[in-house]
Amino acid sequence: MRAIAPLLVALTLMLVSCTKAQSPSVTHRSADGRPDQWVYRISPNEYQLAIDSNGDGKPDVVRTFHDNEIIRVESDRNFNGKVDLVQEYSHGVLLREIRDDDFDGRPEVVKTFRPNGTLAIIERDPKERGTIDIVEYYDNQGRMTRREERRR
Ligand SMILES: [Ca+2]
Ligand SMILES: [Ca+2]
Repeated sequence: MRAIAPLLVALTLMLVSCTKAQSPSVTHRSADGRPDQWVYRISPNEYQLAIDSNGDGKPDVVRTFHDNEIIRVESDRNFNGKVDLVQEYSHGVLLREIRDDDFDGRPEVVKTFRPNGTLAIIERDPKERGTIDIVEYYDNQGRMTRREERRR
């Protein structure tokens, strides 16, 4: 629970709403000339790349880079303006996914991966209360080895 709290807060943020530091620069345009990619400079060594992948003029994927290494990808997979997937990277490898797979704006699954890419832990919040109720542990072959239910 202590680990997920700030992530849940991050998930409820609107895309790019946290990047008011500077106005973006358009870095790509679609064939008809409309901007579909923007860069927001956050600090001297950190920036965000916002991408409009469905052509509605609004970004739906935001990639955050630190020292030119990707650290975070926020996606709005159903284009409703809410982040429904956050992926965190460490040294270029996917470390954690926070998923809102029913697109109601509240995450219910957090997946943590090993450095070799295999799934290690799934934390579940099936009632979407912002706290983890179930923790599942997986071995290298993808088999669940332990399941813990947490009572409040
Ligand atoms: Ca879009
Ligand atoms: Ca949800």
